[in-house]
Amino acid sequence: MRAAVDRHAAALARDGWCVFGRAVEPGLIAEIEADLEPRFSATPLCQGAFYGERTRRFGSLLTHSPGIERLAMHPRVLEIVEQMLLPWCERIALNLTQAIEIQPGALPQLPHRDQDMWQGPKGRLEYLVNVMWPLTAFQRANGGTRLWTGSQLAQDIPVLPEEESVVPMVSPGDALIFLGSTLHGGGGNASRAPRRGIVISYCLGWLKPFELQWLVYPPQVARHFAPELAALVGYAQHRPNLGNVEGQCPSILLGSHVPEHLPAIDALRPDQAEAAAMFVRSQMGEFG
Ligand SMILES: O=C(O)CCC(=O)C(=O)O
Ligand SMILES: [Fe+2]
Repeated sequence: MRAAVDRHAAALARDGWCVFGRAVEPGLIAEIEADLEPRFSATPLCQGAFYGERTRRFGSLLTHSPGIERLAMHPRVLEIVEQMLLPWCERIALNLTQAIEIQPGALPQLPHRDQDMWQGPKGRLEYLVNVMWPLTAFQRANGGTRLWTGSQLAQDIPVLPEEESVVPMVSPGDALIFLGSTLHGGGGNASRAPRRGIVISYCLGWLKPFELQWLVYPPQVARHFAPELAALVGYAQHRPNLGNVEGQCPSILLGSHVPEHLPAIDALRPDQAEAAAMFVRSQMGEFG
């Protein structure tokens, strides 16, 4: 298992994408699709040139199918994602969960890098890892995700020729993993059936997520999540002290009773706690 995780992480770093075949049983994906079916039919078409006029999208998937937690918290997938992101943060966070349907007749989506929604420097750090869980078998003809291999290493090249794109053949149960720095886009659908997939993406724990996780999973929803899932959606501080409520871990909101008055409590990394304690000791010498 360790070796497989390392192999996938190495391919992801080298190519900008990799396929984790049979990461879950296809039956789980079929159950999820059945749970999501009513939302697919009720969701209006997207508007705008980026999302694409013949596509449908909806988010907050953790509240629409119990199986989504199994995808979001897939232990091997999380290990691969953490290998990419933990060099740049203390903990990773859920960036979005989104179901995407590309209907027959849809045009190819603008090639883009998802990390461009954040305005920091590019090329030195990785901001995001996407995991696409196909609900339909992906092919070029039906709108499978197009990717440009190695484009994560060329941030100064905004767009690459269409003929150089690849469309990994993934089926329900597989996970297509790609970096926020990798040029990609949904495909055009020249087939007669919709192409459906679920994107679960993870970002550095100190970034503003694409989908506002605290709003789509407010405390009355998140209190029913496993503690690790609640932490992933943002009910955890990012040391030092980022993302708190009254100076405490936001998970205090998940308890049955939240005291009116709370002391702010430092949440520091061990090195920061040590440096702060040393400083306090030196001051006590001066003032004592
Ligand atoms: O649907 C797809 O294959 C990819 C969609 C995408 O990249 C996006 O909407 O950012
Ligand atoms: Fe994208």
